[in-house]
Amino acid sequence: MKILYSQRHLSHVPGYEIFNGEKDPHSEIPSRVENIKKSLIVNGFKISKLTKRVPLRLIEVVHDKNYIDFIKNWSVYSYPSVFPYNDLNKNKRLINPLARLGKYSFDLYTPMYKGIFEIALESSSLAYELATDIKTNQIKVGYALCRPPGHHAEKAKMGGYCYLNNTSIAAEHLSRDGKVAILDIDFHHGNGTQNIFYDRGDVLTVSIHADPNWKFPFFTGFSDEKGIGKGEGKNINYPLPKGTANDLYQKTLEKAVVKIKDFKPRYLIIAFGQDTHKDDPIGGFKLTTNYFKKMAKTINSLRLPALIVQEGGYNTKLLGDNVVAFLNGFS
Ligand code: Q9C
Ligand code: ZN
Repeated sequence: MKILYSQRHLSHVPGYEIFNGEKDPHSEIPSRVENIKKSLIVNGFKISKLTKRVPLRLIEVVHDKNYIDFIKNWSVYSYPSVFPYNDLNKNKRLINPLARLGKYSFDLYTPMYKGIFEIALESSSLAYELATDIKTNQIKVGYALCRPPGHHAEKAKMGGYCYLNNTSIAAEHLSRDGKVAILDIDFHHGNGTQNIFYDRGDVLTVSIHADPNWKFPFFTGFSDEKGIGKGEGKNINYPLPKGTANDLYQKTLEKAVVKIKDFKPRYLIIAFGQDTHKDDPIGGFKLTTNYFKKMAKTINSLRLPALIVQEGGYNTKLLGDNVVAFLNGFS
């Protein structure tokens, strides 16, 4: 197993998130990835350094060109204040910074500032390099310690602490060689990944997550969102209720694994969040650390070349244990 890390994320320190008009402490902090890295080393995993950079042209296939320019050129530390309220100016190049910020965001949890593009790009590069190693048969399993996370970032919108969709960028890269299945096991619905591949028949997106009637991202993740056009039937959502514990999660995961097997993909990408753990501060499921190992074994019964991409997970003391349990179940 090859594991990739970069220290570039350390300078990404969102000051706060805005909830109900108030400043709340931000959950997406550097110690998340640092804790995971420490645990991996203590448990005998080798960590490799990044050597490749994701090509801009690949990012431009996954994300909207104007959205990329917006992130690249932004200069002051900002949160959105207004959001588009009609479609009349959908295709206009809005010039007011407040309009642009609102157009390209969907929440007030994801600050924009000068330099975030390069940091997000480095996070994507971790997933990209491992996807390349899998394509070229150098490795069978890779784990990208991405930060900032990516699965909430849509073609043209940031949100949920995400800017560039690392998982989707790796999937796009792998999809040129054959069908790709994405299994999203973060606590939250992978709305960005769903949005990016919604009309694609060659990329299956499966997400197991908190019922959107209960938790973020609230507007997507319902089971009737099944894809369109060639993508019809190729998007599968499994919303689960508050308090979901190992048993119900396992039953759902087994169903998801059957769907992936039926799709006959060449590659598997796992959008891996640890916010499903019982002690996660923003989650609400009841999964145990031991169960993370069983989860991995169940997924690995597919015996596919697999890229594991770090997404959410906010109990900084337990993230390392949960990742180690998962990776042990995988190898
Ligand atoms: N104050 C990921 O797990 N809601 N993003 C936060 C708590 C936003 C989660 C509310 C959750 C975003 C990658
Ligand atoms: Zn999450």
